[in-house]
Amino acid sequence: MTSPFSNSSALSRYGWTQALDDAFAGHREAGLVPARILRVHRGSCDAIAEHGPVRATIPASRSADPVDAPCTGDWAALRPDRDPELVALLARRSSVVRASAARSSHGQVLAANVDTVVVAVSLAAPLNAARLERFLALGWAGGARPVIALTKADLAADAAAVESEVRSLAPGVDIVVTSVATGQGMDVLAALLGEGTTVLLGPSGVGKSSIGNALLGEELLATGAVRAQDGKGRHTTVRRELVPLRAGGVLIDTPGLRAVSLHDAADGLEQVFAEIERLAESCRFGDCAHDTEPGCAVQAAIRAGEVAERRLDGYRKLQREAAWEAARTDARLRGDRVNRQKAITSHLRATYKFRDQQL
Ligand SMILES: Nc1nc2c(ncn2[C@@H]2O[C@H](COP(=O)(O)OP(=O)(O)O)[C@@H](O)[C@H]2O)c(=O)[nH]1
Ligand SMILES: [Mg+2]
Ligand SMILES: [Zn+2]
Repeated sequence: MTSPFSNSSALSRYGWTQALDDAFAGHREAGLVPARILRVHRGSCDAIAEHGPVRATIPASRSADPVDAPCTGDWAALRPDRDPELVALLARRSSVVRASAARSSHGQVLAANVDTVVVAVSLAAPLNAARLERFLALGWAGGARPVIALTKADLAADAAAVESEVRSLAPGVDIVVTSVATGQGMDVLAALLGEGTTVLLGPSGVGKSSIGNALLGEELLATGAVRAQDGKGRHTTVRRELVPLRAGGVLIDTPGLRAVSLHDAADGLEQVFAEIERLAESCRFGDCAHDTEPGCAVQAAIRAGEVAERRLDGYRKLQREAAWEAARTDARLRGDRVNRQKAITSHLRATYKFRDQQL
């Protein structure tokens, strides 16, 4: 029996396989069609179905637990009406989940059905070891294989020194030194990624979208300039994007995560000010401060009376707090590393002392 979704189908470019087709059989009998989710909005999602892109409604009953909520990379079963509706999700092969607030059991799924997590680390800034470790943990925990891309080699003072330091932090993980300015390492990275689904992870401004575009061979992902004052990129990617690579495989770009912290205040921000976050996706500029910028969807909604101005004030205030919290968490984790090292050292000392006594 030949399947209507065999390798010749448009969906195979997005990662559809015979195994998925088999898993979908029951849904097909129920008159549903498969689609891969590209991007999630509140109450709906953009997906790619066999016949092309669709916008599907997500029933309100689905979004109770954020881990079960549809996300970029999920395979969905849609009811193919004039207004398609998401009816079910296929079981995830793997996922990249960011922990929410420490006391909450909820996590936020950043991407589903991921084979490789590329953790991007800029060679143009001092290495943040604690942050790298947490990004790697995020990759491993979700069932994906992490790969480290050291970016902006053209701006590095001593790429080899950083590379060996990173190697000591991440034994057994492939490390590629790259530069989109010179093209260094891009062929090696492309070869490492292969046919599966790859997600680009790392803080804002390290060059994730630039790497994505270099792999794609065209400028499909939005990139952003770095602020002169502190070298940090600012909201340079507004939306998560899922795009097929020409050489095979699928690429998911993510907005920069300042830090993957246990107290991730940014998660709270997204939930508490969902309507502002959603509006901000429609601002003309990816780094819109929702102040006096032209084409600001947030200010337009305030003028139209759809959003109260104090909501924007509260959002800004929490954003500042989230930034502070992230900085503090980084400092605390650095402290933890020092304490852990002290504990290991004293344990070793005790062990050797004991041995010396035995000799
Ligand atoms: N010199 C240099 N600049 C880069 C390189 N990769 C990215 N950039 C710049 O760094 C900034 C942030 O890049 P972007 O890809 O948007 O970072 P993202 O926020 O991680 O997606 C942009 O201005 C890029 O042009 C690189 O290899 N060399
Ligand atoms: Mg980006
Ligand atoms: Zn705006």
